[in-house]
Amino acid sequence: MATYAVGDLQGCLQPLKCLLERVRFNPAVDKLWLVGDLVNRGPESLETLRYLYSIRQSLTCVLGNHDLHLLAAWRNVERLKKSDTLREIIEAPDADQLLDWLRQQKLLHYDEPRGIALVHAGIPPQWTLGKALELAAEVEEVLRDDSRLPLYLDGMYGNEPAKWSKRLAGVERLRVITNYLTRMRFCTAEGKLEFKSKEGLDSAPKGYKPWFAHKGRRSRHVKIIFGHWAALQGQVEEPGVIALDTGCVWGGSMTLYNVDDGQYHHCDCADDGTLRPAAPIPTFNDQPGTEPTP
Ligand SMILES: [Mn+2]
Repeated sequence: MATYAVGDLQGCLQPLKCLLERVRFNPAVDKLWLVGDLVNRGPESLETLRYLYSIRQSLTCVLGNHDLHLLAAWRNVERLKKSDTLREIIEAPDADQLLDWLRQQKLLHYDEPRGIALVHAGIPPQWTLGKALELAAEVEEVLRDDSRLPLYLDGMYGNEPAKWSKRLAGVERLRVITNYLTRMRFCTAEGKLEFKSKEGLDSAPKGYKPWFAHKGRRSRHVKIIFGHWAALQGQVEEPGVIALDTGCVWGGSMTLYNVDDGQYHHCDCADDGTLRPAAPIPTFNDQPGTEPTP
């Protein structure tokens, strides 16, 4: 029995299957952890969700910003943007079954025996793990509550307030919690967020650092597995912080991390989010002297 964590899928099912075959994943005995952003931008969002649903007994996943956006579009289709590839899910005959399952998932998961937290974006420096779990639960409760869900989904968009305060209430409070756990990259030591910079560590705005790089970070004694930040390419110097988004949907790779032995596996992704074979497969037209067919 093994436990694996995989980075952002974004609807790229074939690279996920490549990784699972690579480690001979057996859903009857093995466990799969996912850092969220299961869907959107990639080629097979609906099939990805259906596959995950079919192995849901062996899955632990946390929600990313794209997953929350999908839930918002499910409840209010006008939310869909041109670049979204989510309509196929919303219009599928099994949409309700898949999305009712999706909204049962957490924003932050803590595996106590291993001392490992799983989260899409991260835990802000000013929160202990306990505080983060408590606040994540506030959002998780609303996601499962039909009467409160619409207000939350409509109010979750936006970058303000940029900083947590315990005095926040209502939808603003839920928005800040959501932004920390699912959208954060750079922030100040006090947890003030900055959303414009999406590049690597060099792109930190003045006075800001990656959330995990603050010396006094109160969750530093916990191992944290996260995704969301493709520009890091899995390279984080901070001990105990594991970055798994290696930008599959942008032509990078998809990464699997064996939680128990610390080994990494990668499958290469093409620009369209499909699988890129390790070596090109020769075709008839590649033979010298033949003209490529138009
Ligand atoms: Mn994300």
